[in-house]
Amino acid sequence: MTPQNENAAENATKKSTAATIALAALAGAVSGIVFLGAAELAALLVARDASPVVAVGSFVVDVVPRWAKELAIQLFGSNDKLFLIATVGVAALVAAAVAGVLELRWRRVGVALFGAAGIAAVAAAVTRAGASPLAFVPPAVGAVAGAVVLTFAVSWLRRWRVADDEETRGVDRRRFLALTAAAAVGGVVAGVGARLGSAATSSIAAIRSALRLPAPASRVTVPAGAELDVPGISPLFTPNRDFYRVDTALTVPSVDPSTWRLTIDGMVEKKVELGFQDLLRMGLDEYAVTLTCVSNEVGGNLVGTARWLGVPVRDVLALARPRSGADMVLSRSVDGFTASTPLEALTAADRDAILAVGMNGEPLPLEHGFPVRMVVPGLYGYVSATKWLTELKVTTFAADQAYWTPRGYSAKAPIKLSSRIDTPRVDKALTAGRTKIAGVAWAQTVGIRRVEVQVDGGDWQEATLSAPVNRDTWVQWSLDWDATPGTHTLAVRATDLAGRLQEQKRTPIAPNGSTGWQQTLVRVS
Ligand SMILES: Nc1nc2c(c(=O)[nH]1)N[C@H]1C(S)=C(S)[C@@H](COP(=O)(O)O)O[C@H]1N2
Ligand SMILES: [Mo]
Repeated sequence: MTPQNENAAENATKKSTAATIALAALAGAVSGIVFLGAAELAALLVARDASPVVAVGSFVVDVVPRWAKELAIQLFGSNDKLFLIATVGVAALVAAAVAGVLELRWRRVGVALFGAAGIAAVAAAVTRAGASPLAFVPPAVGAVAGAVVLTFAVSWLRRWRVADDEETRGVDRRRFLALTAAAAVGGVVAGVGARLGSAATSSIAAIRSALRLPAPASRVTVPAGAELDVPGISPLFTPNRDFYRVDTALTVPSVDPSTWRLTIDGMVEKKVELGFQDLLRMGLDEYAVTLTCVSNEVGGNLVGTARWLGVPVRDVLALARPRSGADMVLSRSVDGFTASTPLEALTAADRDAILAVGMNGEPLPLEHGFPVRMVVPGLYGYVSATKWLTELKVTTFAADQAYWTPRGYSAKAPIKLSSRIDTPRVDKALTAGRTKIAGVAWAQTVGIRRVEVQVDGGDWQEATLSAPVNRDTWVQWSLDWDATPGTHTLAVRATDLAGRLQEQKRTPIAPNGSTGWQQTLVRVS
């Protein structure tokens, strides 16, 4: 090469440094797509529960501080899981792009980063509750595939950008571009295809639709006047599709009723194992219960009522005969979630704690715990309503802790008496004239005596109540109101059948549920 040529090549390299780095980042990101796509494909084939994004996301769910979780729920509501998955995916691609740039600068360093990411993803996948023995395969396959693409892409990129002779440069440029394009397309197709394939062939949804539950021995009797005819009020029974969903599961666990097993162990005379048919044979009854989440803010919608079909927990525990000294049952889900419920709340004859298999006339929806979950009237969901149930461990509060206890929530958490205004709403302007202020109020296990409404700080006026179905379900309430033009403040408060007035003081959801009277603004024109 003549000195002149050499100079020209050097200039070209310098000029294109920024572009070269950008191409290395692109190669890294594409290798990251290959990592994730290959892992999804391997997951579809050998271990469906071991997708790295889901495994890492689940790990994040378990370790993030309480405030971050609360913020995510506040900002994204039920889309919080989607947001988390997207965040993990984007973070993975950014990290992969950085690995591409490092690989360009120092050969093997980017590849080593892919290896480290693979090891971390394997660790996250194999340590998940209920992980299959092959859970290490998808992240390992992904890491290898990504590292191979990264190695070739960056070495071709390097030769393309710095080779002396035009011909080598041309060959390596074509190789680099062909590889990155093919890898990007292949990775996306494999990943998206595997996800869609996995959803389409998930047999549990089909098993659930084919399942016919035995008819209940008794049904919920709904008294006349249980449902008020007011537009905008919450229906007495919340349709399954509208029922709030709260859990830590990034993907809905797949539990086949034909292989489902419930173990009752711990402080019992006899360890017992039940299958799904064993449970059904114990006899099903229908129970109306209002479920409430501890994360429900005053006026919030993490509360719903269903007709649950199930078997009393006390009958199931009786098979194993709990020993004296036990005061808690730690219920466990297939996904590792646990809840601590006072033994007394599960065995008391006057409380309908059940193992539920049906919800509003159909088998439990997959996301509400199919095939079996707990429902305990009067206790917040996180201490009682374990979905995808697999174990009841009879134990003590001194010996065992549930999932949320070390994360800032009380070990015991009775639902607090509360009331909510459903209509009118702050975001919907009213026209002046006669209208109704209406909503719901709940005091599970006790029942509601009175609901009062206040307009613009005036006298508290007693609302009309719907006929209660039982003490465990909410009641609807309504009050006629002559709405005059302007802005008005509405407030609501309830009194339970024990004579207790709803707590006025505002407290946050942690550690054991919000309190306060809901106040809302309405505009009337
Ligand atoms: N396996 C499992 N069960 C769970 C949870 C969970 O995170 N995992 N969350 C609990 C909480 S906090 C609530 S409020 C209820 C909500 O039940 P739903 O989603 O059917 O409304 O489920 C409970 N059961
Ligand atoms: Mo909850």
